Amino acid sequence: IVNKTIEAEEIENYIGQKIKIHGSIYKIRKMSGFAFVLLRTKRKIVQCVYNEEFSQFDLNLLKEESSVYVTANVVKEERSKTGWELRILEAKVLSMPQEELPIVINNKIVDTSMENLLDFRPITLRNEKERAIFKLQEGICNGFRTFLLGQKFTEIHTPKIVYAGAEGGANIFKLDYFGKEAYLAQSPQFYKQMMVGVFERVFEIAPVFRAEKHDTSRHLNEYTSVDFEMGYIESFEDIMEMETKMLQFIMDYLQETYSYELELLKVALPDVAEIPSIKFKEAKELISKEYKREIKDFDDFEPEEEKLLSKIIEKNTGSHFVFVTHYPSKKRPFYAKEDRNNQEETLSFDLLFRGLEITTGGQRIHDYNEQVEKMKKRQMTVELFESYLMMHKYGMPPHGGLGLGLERFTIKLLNQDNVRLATLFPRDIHRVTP
Ligand code: AMO
Repeated sequence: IVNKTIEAEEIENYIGQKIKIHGSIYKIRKMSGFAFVLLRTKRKIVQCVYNEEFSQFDLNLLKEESSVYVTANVVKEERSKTGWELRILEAKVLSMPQEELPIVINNKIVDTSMENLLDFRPITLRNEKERAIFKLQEGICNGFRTFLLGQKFTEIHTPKIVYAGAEGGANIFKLDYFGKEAYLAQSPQFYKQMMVGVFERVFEIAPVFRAEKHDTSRHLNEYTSVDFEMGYIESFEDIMEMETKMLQFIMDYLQETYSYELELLKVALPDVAEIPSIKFKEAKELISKEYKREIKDFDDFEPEEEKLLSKIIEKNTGSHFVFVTHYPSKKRPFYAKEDRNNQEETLSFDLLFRGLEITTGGQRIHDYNEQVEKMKKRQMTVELFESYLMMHKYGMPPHGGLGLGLERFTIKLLNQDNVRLATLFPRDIHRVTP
C-alpha cells in the first residue's frame, strides 16, 4: 500500500497499486451487483467501484456527504475514460451527516431557485459545477496577479475603513468609528494613487462596498475589485494596452491551468488579441443609428445600449470586448483628467465584455492646482481631502489605472448574467446571510 493519502490527479501514476484517498461521498449509484461511489475530493470527483467481491464492508455504512478515508486498488481498465478503475477495499467513515440534505446537490446542476441556491450556499457550493466557478475565479485572480507581478507591479493592501468616499455620490456605507463618522471604502482609488508615488506601479485585489439600492443582476453591495495604478504613463491608452495584455495573459493561463473547469463549465474562452475602441459620443450615435433608437441620456449608457453596442462591435469586428473612451466629464469622479482639447470629456474609458461594463479606468489629475481647482468647481470641501492631496502637493508623475469587477468578469466569461452566481456569499439589498 502506498503509505500516504494521494490526490485525485495522481491516481493514474499508481496503476496496479493499493492507495489511500479521502473525500466526501458525493453520490452513490447502485447497479445490479455493484455500485459506483463518487468521491468529492479537493478539485475533482473521483469514481470508485464498490463490489462485494472485493469491498470488505457494508455499502449501507456510507451516506452521501459523509467524509471518508478509502483504501482502494487502482486497476487498469481500458473501457474507462481515465484508463483505470478504483476498486474500494475498505472505507473508514470520519463523519456522518445529521440529516438528509434539504436540496439535491449532486446532479449536473442544482435545479432550484436563485433564492435557494444562495440560502443553502454552504452546501449548494458543493455541487461540482457551482464550485468549479470559484476554482476558475481563483484562476482569474492568479492570472491577474502573475501578470502584474511580471510587469513589476507591487501588490498592496489598502484600508477598507476610510474617511471619505472616493467615487462620489451617495452610494456609501456610513459607520460609527468610535464616535466619529467613517465609511466603508467604495474603491481603493485614493490609496492606490498615493502608492504610485511610492512604488510607481501597484495593484490590489480586495473587497469594496457600494451602498447602491439597485436590485439588478449586475449589482452587488460588496464585490471584489481588481485595481491597478501605474505611473509615468504617456496617455490613458497605455492603461488600455496594459489591460489588453493582462486579459490575453489570463486567457492563456486559464487554458493551460484550468482546462478541467473550463471543460466542466463548457466555457469557450474569447479571443483578446486586439480590442477595438470607440469614443463614447460616437458609440451613442452608432447605437442610435443602427437600432433607430432615440438618445435619451447624452451623458451615460443605458444598460440596454451597452448590450447593443457589444452586438454591433461583435458583428463588425468579431471582438467580444470593446473599449469606450472619452466619457463626459460630469459623469466621471473629480480625480479624472480632462482632455486638453475638450474640457467636457475625460481621458478615461470603460471596457465592455459581452454587453456588460466590467472595467472603468483612465488618467488622473496629477497637478495640485488643477486638482484643487476642479474640486472647488464641484463645490467639494477641499480641506477634507488634505491627506489625499498631499501626494499632489509634494509631486506626482502622470499616472492612471483601472478597476475591474471580478464577479462581472467571471459571469461574462461563463456567458451568464447574474453576478450572484460568481459570488460565494453575495451581499445585495435583500441579503446579508449566509
Ligand atoms: P467604477 O465605480 O466604475 O470605477 O467600478 C469599477 C468596476 O467595478 C465593477 N462594479 C460593480 N460590480 C458589482 N456590483 C457593483 N455594484 C459594481 N459597481 C462597480 C464594474 C466596474 O466597471 N475607481 C474606479 C476605477 C478606476 O478608475 O481605477 C472605480 O471604482 O465592473
